[in-house]
Amino acid sequence: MVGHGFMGAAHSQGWRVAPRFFDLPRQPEMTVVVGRDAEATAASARKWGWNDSATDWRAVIARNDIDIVDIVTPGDTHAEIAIAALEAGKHVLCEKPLANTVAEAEAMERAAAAAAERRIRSMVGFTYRRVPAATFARDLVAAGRIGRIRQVRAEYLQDWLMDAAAPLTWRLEKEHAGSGALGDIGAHAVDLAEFITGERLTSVSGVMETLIHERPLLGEGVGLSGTASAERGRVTVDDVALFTGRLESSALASFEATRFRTGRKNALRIEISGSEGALAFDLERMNELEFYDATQPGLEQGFRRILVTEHDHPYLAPWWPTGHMLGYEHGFSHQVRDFVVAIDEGSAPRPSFADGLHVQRVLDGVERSSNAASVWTPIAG
Ligand code: SOE
Repeated sequence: MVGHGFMGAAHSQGWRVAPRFFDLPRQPEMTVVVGRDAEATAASARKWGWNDSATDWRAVIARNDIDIVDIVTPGDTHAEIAIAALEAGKHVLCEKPLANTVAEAEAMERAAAAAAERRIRSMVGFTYRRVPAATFARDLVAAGRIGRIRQVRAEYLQDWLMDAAAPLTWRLEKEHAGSGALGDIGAHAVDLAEFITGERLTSVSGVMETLIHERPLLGEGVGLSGTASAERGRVTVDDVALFTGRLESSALASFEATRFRTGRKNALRIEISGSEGALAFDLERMNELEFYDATQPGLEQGFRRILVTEHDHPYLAPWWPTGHMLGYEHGFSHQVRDFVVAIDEGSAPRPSFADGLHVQRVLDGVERSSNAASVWTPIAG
């Protein structure tokens, strides 16, 4: 695994736990974690149970005892590491968004396609697809239970940047993160909407805004747990991204990605309206799915809440007894399970790098649209 911040912890948990609950066809070994700071990386290795730590990812990729490279670094390093790993014959799991630019994502997709011919697999870490309620929503749509999709509303709402004293982490710097709320959390909303509907966006129109332009530089520590220093630096990404889109079927979708939605901590929400019913999911209530069946007698209609914890629901079979709830980290175990199974059986795991490239094009489209002068129509009076 290359990187060891927030996502490093989440992925480590996935690698550690998945083989204990799922009967995997092969047993992953947590061989080595790589980071720039030798001491901090060694501490991460001890904490999360990696056998070893290292500071040079190129040397690690060259090793014969490495089969899989899991990339959990900031977006500006994804392309270089992923392409080198694929060319070295390693299977690659890469955090989202796939890259910082469309050009990088295209190069990654080309490397993945070439590697696939040598049975080398690659996958993007859009983990929320693997929350059982979200996967079940996809199954219901695919089974036609909500009929023809008419409209989609997807939003990813957080509020951790409301505090003007929150430090300038890499997530707020364009050169490292590519974009702000758009790529960090909007990308999840796009992937989830496309996954559940089974349709891709074909066009978008959007607006992005930065609400706090300067923040204290990062002092001690890394990532979200870092402290603020007395010096200040410029925020170079969006805090809020709003956009509309059209799906392949021509259904309209609206999206909102913000880290300034007061009171919403991690609300990835999606509501899909169809000719025969509707579905609604909210990550803050991740064990539930709301289902409205419009084919029921009129007087009995209404959204019902399905507790998605039955053993027959997606991914639930090996977990706890019915109603005993899963959490944020389980998606990472499901991701490991699916990736290892795909490697073993030689199938193409999703979301693929081609899927990741498509999301990158959507992000780029929103950004270009937001930069275009025509977004706002003045109202006279
Ligand atoms: C990782 O998948 C990620 O998108 C983080 O980068 C976000 O900050 C987090 O809130 C959701 O997960």
